[in-house]
Amino acid sequence: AVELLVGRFRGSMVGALMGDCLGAPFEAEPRAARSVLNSYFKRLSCPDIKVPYKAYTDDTAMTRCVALSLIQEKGYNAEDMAKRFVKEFYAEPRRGYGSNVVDVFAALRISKFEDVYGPAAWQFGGSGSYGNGGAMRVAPVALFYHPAPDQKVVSVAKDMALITHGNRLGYNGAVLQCLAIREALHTPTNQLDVVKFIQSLKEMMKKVETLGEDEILEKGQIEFEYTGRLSRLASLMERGDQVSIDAVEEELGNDISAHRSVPTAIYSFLRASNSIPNIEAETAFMRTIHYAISLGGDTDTIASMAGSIAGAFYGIAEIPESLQRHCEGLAEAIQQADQLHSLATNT
Ligand code: 8NA
Ligand code: MG
Ligand code: MG
Ligand code: MG
Repeated sequence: AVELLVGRFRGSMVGALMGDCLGAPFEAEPRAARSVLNSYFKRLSCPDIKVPYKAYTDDTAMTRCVALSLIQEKGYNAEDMAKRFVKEFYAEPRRGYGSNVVDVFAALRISKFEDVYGPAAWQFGGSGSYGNGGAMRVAPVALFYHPAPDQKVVSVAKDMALITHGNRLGYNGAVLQCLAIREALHTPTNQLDVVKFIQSLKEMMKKVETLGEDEILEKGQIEFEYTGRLSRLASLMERGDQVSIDAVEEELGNDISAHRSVPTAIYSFLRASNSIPNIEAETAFMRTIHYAISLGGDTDTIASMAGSIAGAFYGIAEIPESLQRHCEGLAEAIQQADQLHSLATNT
C-alpha cells in the first residue's frame, strides 16, 4: 500500500506537469478537434520521435515553488513561499504568467516582503484576483497535508493562495482543487463512485463557502458559487455522453477565472473515467488530459489541474512514459513527489 501511495504522489505531480506541458500549445487558441488531438498524442507516443521538450509554463513554475518550500520548511511558511515565487518569476519571467499577478511579485519585492498577503489584497482595487493561479499550483499542499484534518488542509490551501489571490473566488478555487486531489488520492482505484465523489466535495465546500466574519460578498457574487457549480457538475455527469463541449463551457466554464476552471478540471477527471466518443487514449489518465485540452480556453491550466487529480487517482503507472519524456522538468517533478511522500508519511 505504501508503494501504491508513492505512485499516486508521483502521478499527481507528473499529471500536473503533463497537463501544463502538453496543454500549453493550445492555450487561448481555437478549440482543437478530437481527431487533431488524437494525432497529436499518437505522434508524441512514437518511440523514435525526437522533438524539443514541451516547455512548462507558470503553472509548473509556481507548483515547483510550492513543493520546494513545503519540503525545505517541512510545512507551510508564507514568507518563504512568497520569496520563492518572486525569485522564480524574476529568474524566468517569460513563463506565461497572468497579466496582473506580476504586479504582486513587484510589490512583494519592493516592500521586502513586509506584509506577505498585502499586495494580493490590493489587486483589482482591493477585491483581489479571482484568477486560477492559486488553484493551478496547489497539488503539493494536497499531497503534503493529505493525512491532516479537513480544516487544516483548507486553511493551508487558502493561505497559500492568498499570497497572490485575495478574492474569495480565487482562494476558494484553490481550496476546492486541493480537496479534489486529496479525495482522489484517498479513493481506492477500483472504487470510484462519481456521485459520492461529488457529494463529498460539496459537503466540504458548503462549510468552506459559508461566509466568514471577515468576508464580504462583492456585487454579483453569490455565497455558494462552488457548491452550486458542483451541483451542475453532478447533473452533467448524469447526462453522460449527451454533454457537448459547448454545454461544459456554458455550465462550468473554461477560462482563466478559478470558478470557471476548477469545476471543469474535476469534471474532466470524472467524465474521462469512462470512455468518451472519438477519443483514442492509451489509459484513462491520458483520456483525462485529452478531454481537458479539447474543451479549449485555458487548456494548460485546466489540463494541469485535471491531470493532478487523475494522477493522484490512477498513479504514475497509468501515465505512458512515451509521453512523460516530452515534459520539461520531469525528473524534478518525480523527485519532489518522493520527497513530499516521505515527509507526509513521517510527520
Ligand atoms: P492573475 O491574477 O493575473 O489573473 C488572471 C486574469 O484574470 C487577470 O489578468 C484578469 O484578466 C482576470 N481577473 C482576475 N481577477 C479579476 C478581478 N477581480 N476583476 C477583473 N478581472 C480579474 O493571474 P493568475 O495567476 O490567476 O493567472 C493564471 C492563468 O494565467 C493561467 O491560465 C496561466 O496559464 C496564465 N495564462 C493564461 C492565459 C490564457 O489566456 N488562458 C494566457 C497566458 C497565461
Ligand atoms: Mg500557464
Ligand atoms: Mg477569511
Ligand atoms: Mg493557463
